[in-house]
Amino acid sequence: MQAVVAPSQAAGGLTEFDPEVEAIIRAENKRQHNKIRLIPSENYTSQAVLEATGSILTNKYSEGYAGERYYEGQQQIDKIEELAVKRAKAVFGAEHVNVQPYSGSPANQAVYVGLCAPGDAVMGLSLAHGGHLTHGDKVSISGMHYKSVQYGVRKEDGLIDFDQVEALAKEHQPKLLFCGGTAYPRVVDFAHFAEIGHAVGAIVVADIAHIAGLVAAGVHQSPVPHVDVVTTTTHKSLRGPRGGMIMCKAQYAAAIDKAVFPGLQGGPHNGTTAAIAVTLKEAMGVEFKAYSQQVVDNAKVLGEELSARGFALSSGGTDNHLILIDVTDKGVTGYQMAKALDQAGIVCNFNRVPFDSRPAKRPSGIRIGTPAITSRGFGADEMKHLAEWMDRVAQVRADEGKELDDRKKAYAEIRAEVRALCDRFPAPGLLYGEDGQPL
Ligand code: DSN
Repeated sequence: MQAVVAPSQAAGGLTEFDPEVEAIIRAENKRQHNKIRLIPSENYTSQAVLEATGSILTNKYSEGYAGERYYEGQQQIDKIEELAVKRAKAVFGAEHVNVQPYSGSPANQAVYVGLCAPGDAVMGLSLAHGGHLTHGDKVSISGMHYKSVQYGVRKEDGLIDFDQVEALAKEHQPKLLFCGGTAYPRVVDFAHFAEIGHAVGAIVVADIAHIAGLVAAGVHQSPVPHVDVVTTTTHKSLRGPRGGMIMCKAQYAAAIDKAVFPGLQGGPHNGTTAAIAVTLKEAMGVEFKAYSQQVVDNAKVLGEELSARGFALSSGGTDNHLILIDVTDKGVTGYQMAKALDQAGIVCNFNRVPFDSRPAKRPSGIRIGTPAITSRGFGADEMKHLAEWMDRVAQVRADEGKELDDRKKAYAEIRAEVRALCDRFPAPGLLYGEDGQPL
């Protein structure tokens, strides 16, 4: 039998053909190992998911749906898409599933295209209060082509203002009512949204991109029994490939499918579809449930540790995987804090907080989350170290009397401590040498 060689070393593989690209991927492999990754929408996918994503399924075109394609040769592609759909139905209990959206924004766009007409009123949580661009923000097509009505959170406690949601819904009679978001640290009460939306005849849409893994594992309530349509990405807490899904009641199935293809997209990315199927198999396991519970537990401990060190948490804490922090009281802006943390080996994103007086590119807050660090095995002890390092970084950055070189030295000291911790926690899917170091 012929010897098997790693594809990257095979004739014409990446190592041989394009060392420049390979070197960049290797450097990213090291970065993902060496740093503590706190961006709440990121994760480490498994080796199995990576293999399916990078498989030869990418070679096939398959516009249409299983059994009704516009190209021949779909014997295997139909099977893979049907498997992904079957598993998604089992995991989420959905009546109908479309696994073809390229990601979360195209999934949401398909909902608009399929279920309402340009000019219709649509409602969503404003981006500035934790929503998403595609929930009606004015710079997105969802805010340009539709009459967008935005609701927010209450100033006093940072929770969704359901009185405002109800008043706006009665006033504007939206065709679509979106709930869910990207920077909302609390439980989303899907039943309450459904009650308000259905009372005014709206189609209620839950975007669970951030919390899909928690929903799959049953550690966050599911929107499926309450709302009409559920959209999600597959790569955040769900820990799959970069992709999207739409789940809906049977009555909306035809309109949603037509909006995805041929309305918005051409051929589905079949490697991604296969990887979604693998992800959903993983999500059915006991390990995934334990991971999801740990994601929430870690966020809670981290939030408490940060609060104890004087960090101001939006809504006072977290129920899910993410924490939104106004760092103004620590004497820094969110932008300064995010840049300083990165130098110390801790990666997050700067973010507006509700009622922020600062602009989006230089906001008051940072957003952090626990899916990626939980996937590599961090627990409560590591959350305590993390909070301490974040506090030290804030103090260094806020000390205006400190010379730049002294700051850099202080960040480098923390970065070395971070690195030592990371070395104890190899991450799924990354490449390691025999010495245990990232390649
Ligand atoms: N970019 C995603 C996030 O970071 O939350 C939302 O699309």
